[in-house]
Amino acid sequence: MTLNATDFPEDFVWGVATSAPQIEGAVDEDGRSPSIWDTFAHTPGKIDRGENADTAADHYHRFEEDVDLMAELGINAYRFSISWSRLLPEGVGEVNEAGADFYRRLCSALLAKGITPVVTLYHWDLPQVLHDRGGWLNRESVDWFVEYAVAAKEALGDLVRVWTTFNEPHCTAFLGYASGLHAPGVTDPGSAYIVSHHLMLAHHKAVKAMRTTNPHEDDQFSIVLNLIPAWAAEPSAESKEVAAGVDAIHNRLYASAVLDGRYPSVILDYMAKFDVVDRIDLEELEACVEPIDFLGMNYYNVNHIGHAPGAPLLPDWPGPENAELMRPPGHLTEMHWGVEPVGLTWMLNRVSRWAPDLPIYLMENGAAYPDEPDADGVVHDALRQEYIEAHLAAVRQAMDDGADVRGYFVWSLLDNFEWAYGYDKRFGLVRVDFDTLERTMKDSGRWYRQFLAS
Ligand code: IFM
Repeated sequence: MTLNATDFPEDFVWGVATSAPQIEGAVDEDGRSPSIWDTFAHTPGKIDRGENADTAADHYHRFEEDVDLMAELGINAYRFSISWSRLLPEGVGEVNEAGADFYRRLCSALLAKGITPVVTLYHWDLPQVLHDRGGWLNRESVDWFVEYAVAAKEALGDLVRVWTTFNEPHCTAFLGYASGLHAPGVTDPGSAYIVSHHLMLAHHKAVKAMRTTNPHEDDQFSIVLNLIPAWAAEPSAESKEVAAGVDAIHNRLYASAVLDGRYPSVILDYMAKFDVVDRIDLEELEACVEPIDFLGMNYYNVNHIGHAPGAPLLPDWPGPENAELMRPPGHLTEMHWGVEPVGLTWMLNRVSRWAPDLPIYLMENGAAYPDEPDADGVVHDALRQEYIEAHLAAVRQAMDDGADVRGYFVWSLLDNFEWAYGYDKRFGLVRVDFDTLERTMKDSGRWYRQFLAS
């Protein structure tokens, strides 16, 4: 059965998502200071082909054209992130008016087209100056983040109603500090647990502080978690146990800290295993819990976890012993991820069991495929369209099961800088030619427009 936008509630939010470090470029313009991703990308060997995000999709200079593309798609919301080091080049202290002005112009352009701005405060780009002071491992990072959140609310509070603190804290903590695949490239599992804890404290305290800054009765606050099922690759007890360990690190750690201010007991075991318990103040977390207005969730795939005696610790999920990440069934996207929409229905239903009264917004969903333009410059990306359609059907299924899903955002509007993979993993509904920076709507973008117009 073909799905239409009319199969969803009339007030359903339809959007696309991006992030500052992946599209803005202009890394040293108008007072912006370097972020940890600028440093990381310029460190030899960290990014495929030695690429960097200095120009990215040049959105900083082309945002008006990009807002026009959004209007052409017919979306009613746009999720983007603020570059902390553009707003506060020293990390704390004085606001860079040119930086604030950029985001004010962006929000005004969106509102003029009837598109609601949805802000992410932190999409992995800590100002380098703060990293030099210890970064997320320093307990003061919690206070730095609160100061930044308040500055953002003061600068944009009249234009923005929907605020999220962190995008995918698991990536900041575990890809940044355990596997080291992401900036700042640290490889110490214990540090990843400490960073997670500081992110969770910073989330709660920032929401509390923003609620009373420039307050508006329609303000909504949340966080965006990448909730990726970790399923046992075999039905054995051993496989189930290691999969539960990965699930605890990837999903339950953050969901439980956000919703209840507590960590699952297996996470406390892992903290003890890496000898960081004395750096984690559990009571402080429990005492500072601030309720959220909805839960933001990203979904791409399922992780299949097998039991493999003697396997080294999984770099992104250091905790369970003898665990192995298995190949998913079926075809893989360019990220080597499987395509399993059933996992999305499963996770949405699980989240609504965890927090029955909390609306859910799917803040990212999409796929990288090796798009090539034909002789006329047209990209026929049928696989991306199929991926999105299948996942929309999975959302619809979860809603039929009772999940309170209120919105869906495609990742991504534009092809962009896909972190350590550089530019060859393309997620956009719109193709970006990274030589000319020209934008071209792909078939999937045209399909999304038609779907929304239906
Ligand atoms: O590009 C990323 C994004 O920054 C965070 N979520 C996953 C996307 C695809 O890998």
